[in-house]
Amino acid sequence: MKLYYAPGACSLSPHIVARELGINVELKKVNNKEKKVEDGADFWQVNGKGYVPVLELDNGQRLTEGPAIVQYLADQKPESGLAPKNGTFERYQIQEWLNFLTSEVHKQFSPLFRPNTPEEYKPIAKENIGKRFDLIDKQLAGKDYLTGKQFTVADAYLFVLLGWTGPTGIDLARWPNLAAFHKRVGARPKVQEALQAEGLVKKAA
Ligand SMILES: N[C@@H](CCC(=O)N[C@@H](CS)C(=O)NCC(=O)O)C(=O)O
Repeated sequence: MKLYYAPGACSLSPHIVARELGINVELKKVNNKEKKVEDGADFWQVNGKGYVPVLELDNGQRLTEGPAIVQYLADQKPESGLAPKNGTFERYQIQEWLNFLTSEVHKQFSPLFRPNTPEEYKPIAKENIGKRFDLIDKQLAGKDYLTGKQFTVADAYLFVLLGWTGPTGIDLARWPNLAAFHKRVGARPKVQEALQAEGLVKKAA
């Protein structure tokens, strides 16, 4: 399988999930500004939506939308526990988290990265993110991960979103459980591998 990604973007979530599952994906780096794949291909031809992530199966079928991709990957190895079994209430709870993260958190960050966003809007977006963080911080009290002791696809996504706080000037220290979660997930060996592969951290010497 191939994963089209941009370093540090939301595509890092399926990248982490693939590594946690031990699924080998060929990484295809996309220049998101120029909409070019590293091999020179026109990214618009890969995904008409013009954004990462895209998972390309060995039969050429393509899947877009991070929350769908991570579930597809996890279902290749159900024994991993990265997503609870389809049809169970626990699975719907993971979908509840994925949907919340994508629509209420991820998409509040997006304007903070766009050069044409009016400066006056940025504090409003940050305040909205802060309200969502208040809730997630409470959820994480006394837990290692969003749903307890088991690392899931929702945790991979949350980790990536928290990584955007630094570049957008949001201080995670306000949310101690979130800050601890960010450290905890960041220390997972497969997460480190993914960060290194995307050139976001250097390999330890
Ligand atoms: N709804 C999509 C959103 C994906 C998305 O926002 N991708 C961003 C990176 S985090 C992107 O590639 N943006 C490029 C652009 O919009 O031009 C998903 O959840 O996968």
